[in-house]
Amino acid sequence: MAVVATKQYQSLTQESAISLASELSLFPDEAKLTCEEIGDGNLNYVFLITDQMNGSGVIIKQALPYAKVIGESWPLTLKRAKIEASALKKHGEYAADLVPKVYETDENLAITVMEDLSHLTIVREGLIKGESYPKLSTDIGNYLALTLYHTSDFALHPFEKKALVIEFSNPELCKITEDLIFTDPFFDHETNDFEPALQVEVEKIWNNKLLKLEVAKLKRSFLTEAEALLHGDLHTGSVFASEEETKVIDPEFAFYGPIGFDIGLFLANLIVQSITREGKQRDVIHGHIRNTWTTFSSKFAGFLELSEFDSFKDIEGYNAFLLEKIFHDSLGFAGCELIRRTIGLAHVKDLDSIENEKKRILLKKQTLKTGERLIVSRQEIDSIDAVIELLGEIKYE
Ligand code: SR1
Ligand code: MG
Repeated sequence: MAVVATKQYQSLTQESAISLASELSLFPDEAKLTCEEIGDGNLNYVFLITDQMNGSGVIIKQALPYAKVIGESWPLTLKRAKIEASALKKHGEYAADLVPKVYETDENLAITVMEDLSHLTIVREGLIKGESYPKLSTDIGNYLALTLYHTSDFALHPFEKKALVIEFSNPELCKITEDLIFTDPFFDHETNDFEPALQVEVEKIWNNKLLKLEVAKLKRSFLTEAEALLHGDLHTGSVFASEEETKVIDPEFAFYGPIGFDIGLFLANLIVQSITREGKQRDVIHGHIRNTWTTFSSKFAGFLELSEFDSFKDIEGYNAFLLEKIFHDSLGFAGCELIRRTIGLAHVKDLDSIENEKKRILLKKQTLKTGERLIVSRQEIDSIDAVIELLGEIKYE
């Protein structure tokens, strides 16, 4: 629904965000509103409006007409705000407790007004500090199974599914992923950003024909396989959590793509954490890696058996084939994410915030090697335990 029908796009300030909240009657008349810009992502403004009378709040998220991380030289469609709000609502139909509630949207202003999640922590930040989220992998495994199954051909009438493919056509944001995850890091491209000490490793990647062949296959899968409505950017910065709750935010990259992409991105960002940790602290993350996959795969397999639209669901071996494909795809996509987060345009704090240069470079080399192994060997890795074993094997001293 349009919030204010006549409003033309203008970027919000803390003051105008408060005025908008009042105009929308989001709070009672006597509310004493304050506003803080809390966005730490690459693309948008995120305003937290709080009523100081009782502490209640809402989030107003606004897309900017360019990528915040780069500036006005990188224009970016405002349509992504509508995609994000629609994806939150669609995924919320199946995983209501695991996504924020959307209160209002406005296409002209490119805003989404949603539930205040400021009592939760961004998982990437929390994991870096060593916080623990006991429910994280069960919740994300469930979120993945629920959203990916229920938006797929297994659960939807073919007409309904294809209408959603059209609704969630998201070419501009997909192009960012095609470039930043699947292309630029594998070539000497100007968007890449890596430390000089990694030059030798990076050139090895650029010259590795076998690796590039496998990345080309994964990119092709991303471009062509409209399996389910993906979140599209499911890294640990897209998840808010506490010990009791998990909420997946920010699906502005949502589109119909290969199921393994969301799983792979999430696993990769856990793998980065594993690489930065030692001993028992690593085991916690390995538990989450194992549990994300086992929760997703057991739940998804259960759904497949009940599929209303898959005539072949009872054919022996077919559901196992599907799960194996998703697993191997996930590992390949995870590998691409590991490499791009180390040498591409968009890095992760988990690695970049390591102050000791020698350690940081060693761990970045380990991340690159892990990414490469996952991509090249993904068809031979036959279980999530084998992934965890691999993480133990690749160690630079
Ligand atoms: C210019 S956008 C860079 C990255 O930020 C987003 O969160 C996506 O991960 C994208 O690749
Ligand atoms: Mg984001």
